[in-house]
Amino acid sequence: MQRRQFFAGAATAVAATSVSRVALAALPEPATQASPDTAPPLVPPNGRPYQPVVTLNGWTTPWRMNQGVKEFHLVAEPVVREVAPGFFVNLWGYNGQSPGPTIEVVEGDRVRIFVTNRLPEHTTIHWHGQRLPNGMDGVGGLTQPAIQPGKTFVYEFVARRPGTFMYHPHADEMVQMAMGMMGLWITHPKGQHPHIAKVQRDYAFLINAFDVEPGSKTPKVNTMMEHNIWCWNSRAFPAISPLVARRGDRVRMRVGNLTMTNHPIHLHGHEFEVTGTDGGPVPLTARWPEVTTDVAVGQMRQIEFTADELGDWALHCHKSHHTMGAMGHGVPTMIGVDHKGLVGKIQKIVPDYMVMGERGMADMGTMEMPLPDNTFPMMTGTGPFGPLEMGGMFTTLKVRQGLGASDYRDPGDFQHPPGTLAYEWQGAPAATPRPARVDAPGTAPTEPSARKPAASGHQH
Ligand SMILES: [Cu+2]
Repeated sequence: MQRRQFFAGAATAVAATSVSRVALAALPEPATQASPDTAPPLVPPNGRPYQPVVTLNGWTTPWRMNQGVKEFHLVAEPVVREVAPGFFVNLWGYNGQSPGPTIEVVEGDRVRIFVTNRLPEHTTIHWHGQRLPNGMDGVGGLTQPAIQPGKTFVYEFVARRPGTFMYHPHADEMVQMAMGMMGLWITHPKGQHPHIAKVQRDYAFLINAFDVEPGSKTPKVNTMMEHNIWCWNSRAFPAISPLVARRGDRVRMRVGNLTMTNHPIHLHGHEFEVTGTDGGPVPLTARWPEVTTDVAVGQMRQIEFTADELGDWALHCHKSHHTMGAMGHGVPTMIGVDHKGLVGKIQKIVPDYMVMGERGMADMGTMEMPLPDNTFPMMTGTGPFGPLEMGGMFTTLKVRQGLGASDYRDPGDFQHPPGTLAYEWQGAPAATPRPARVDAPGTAPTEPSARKPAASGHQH
């Protein structure tokens, strides 16, 4: 071996083994975020250029360039998240918030992530969907020792393929994900990619769910299915930001699911295509139009559409219980049951007793019941025409003419052009409606038609 080659090789070896130790001596300052508002897109100040995403009620963490390596610092720690206005929940997250910050890099970037544990128990981070050396995969006990409280670990790999990914603990993960530990990872393509279109708006959020008893602040971590706070990025409607688009914009939406059940995500007014999964971009020939896409447990879906219809369009999970706030499910159906004379009798024993659901549950949308402090109401959102009767995995896509390209502010309520709004019929009334309590045809008249025994245990 020539002397020059020897030194070149030695230098490389030194760099590979000692850079992280040198860098550790000067740990990057962790960026933190206290606000649950949607932060504006972070235009990359250095490195390869890309079109940044907008994280709903979240933010993208800045990085430090260190000899061509993008260095990030995540701090796992307890946080207090304002899940809805006035409703605060004790969660665990990263850098001040749950979810943690979005990490955005470019295909081919070398990435070094310092992870400091300020939790009361050990943790790890798994980089969901990434191609990386096995020892960087973040599975406690299998690929690395757990990160003990107070310790900092370093993960380093090349972001090899573009796409939508996430990160979450792979140590005591049932507890740590029930407490809100998760974040998004976006790897942008370098240059033009045959299956990745240019878009004008690029939104991202994670689906998560918590079980917070009315009046309490800390989620129950052992709940498997009976969650009652249904969130996107640890926010519940009406506290989820709207997605804003200028008419004609191509819009991408990246959705990841870290709950215990699937969520059929449904968009009104537009068709979309699933253009990517956590496995990567979907080839053009494998796409078909949808208005609902199911995001199963542990999956990511990337959808795209042209926002060509003006208006305020609902965007929500199609499991109707997931667009509700804290509620019990063991409630008997009272539709069609005659309560006459009943309330007064019960109120002698339970003075606050209210009969609910005789005509359906819609009355709940306006009803103000006394609730324990720090309880998320069951149905809370209000629109220009009244209560929306929603409170969970719901928000709006607001399409407007002539918005500024970088304008992500809520443009307010949609003004419907004359002749485009559903209206009340003013002609002759319909024939007298049948009373609600008359048995439906084909039902034995002696058999009660409405009230049925509650099934044991509701499965979502
Ligand atoms: Cu859902």
